[in-house]
Amino acid sequence: MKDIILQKLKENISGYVSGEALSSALNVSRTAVWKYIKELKKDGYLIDSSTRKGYKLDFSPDILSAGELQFNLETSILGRKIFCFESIDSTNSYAKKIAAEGCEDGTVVIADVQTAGRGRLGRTWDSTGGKGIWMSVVLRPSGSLEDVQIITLAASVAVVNALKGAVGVEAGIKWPNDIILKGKKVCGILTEMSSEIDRINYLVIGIGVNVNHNPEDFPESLRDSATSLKSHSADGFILERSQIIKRILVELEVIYKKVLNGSIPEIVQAWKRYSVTLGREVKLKIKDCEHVGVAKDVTADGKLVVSCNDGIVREVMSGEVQVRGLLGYI
Ligand code: BT5
Repeated sequence: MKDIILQKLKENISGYVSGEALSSALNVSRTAVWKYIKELKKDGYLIDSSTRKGYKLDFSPDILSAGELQFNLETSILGRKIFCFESIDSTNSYAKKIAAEGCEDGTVVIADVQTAGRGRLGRTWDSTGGKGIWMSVVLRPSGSLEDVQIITLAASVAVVNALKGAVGVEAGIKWPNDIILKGKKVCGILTEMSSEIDRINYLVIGIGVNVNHNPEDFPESLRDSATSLKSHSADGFILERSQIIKRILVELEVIYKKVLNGSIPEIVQAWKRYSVTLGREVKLKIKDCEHVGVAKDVTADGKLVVSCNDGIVREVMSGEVQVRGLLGYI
């Protein structure tokens, strides 16, 4: 109910909405409307109340709520259902749970804090409270298992596009889908899935973006390798996370539809354009073996092609290897 009142206030951002209009639209008493307005004020919204004119929204804080995120959200699949938590262990774990229970395609899970944020291959993801975007999207693509690798690359392309659109930063992609700004990691993506032999049950795309962090907000071990959007924004002001999330959902949906339509070459081309890995020397770790070589290309089905120093050209998938640039972090 609070979310609907917020939406109504936002729809009339330049004027007042009368208590009567709200109570009849929502079919609750005016006292109930007043109670929800008080709750919104407690959340940090500045709402002017006038006995004659009603309510007017003057300021929205950087709060992540379904009402905030669904307002003017220009998607048709992603974000029809959004779960927001103040704190959760991992949005990916929760998304997997509700996906297994049958939640709809495009369901989104977002948390202000993750107490056990996860990276790939058992690594951890630092999820400082209130500063970042920690979100997961459940997808149910109808295609084959081969699409998974492309969707993983596609997700990083979508995030780069979204960061450009929302904040104006030009980020790069380190194989397979770390988003890099000036040589430091600003976003990581964790794709998890459940499948049958030839069919995807669901995919969960977990996206972690460092948004309003100052360098000291990162643990010491990450200060040389991690960065935030705020550190690269022109004026250094706090960025509104909900606007960035909406943009990520829009861009992710655009690219998800491309995968569903089979426009794969376009996605691979975009990935290559943003890549900071291609043309660089990389180290592959395949099980216990290490191979050094140069990243040359990405195949049509999304594998990285590495020309190794032992003369063998290897094609690798994101889940099979770790790629570390030999010159610095990327
Ligand atoms: C990733 O793994 O980069 C995937 C991270 C995905 C996080 C999202 S948040 C929402 C969703 N819910 C989850 O539980 N996870 C997803 P990987 O490539 O394995 O990188 C992990 C490594 O990045 C760590 O070992 C650290 O070195 C580094 N790292 C950890 N936290 C970081 C941060 N906040 N910013 C930059 N680097 C970080």
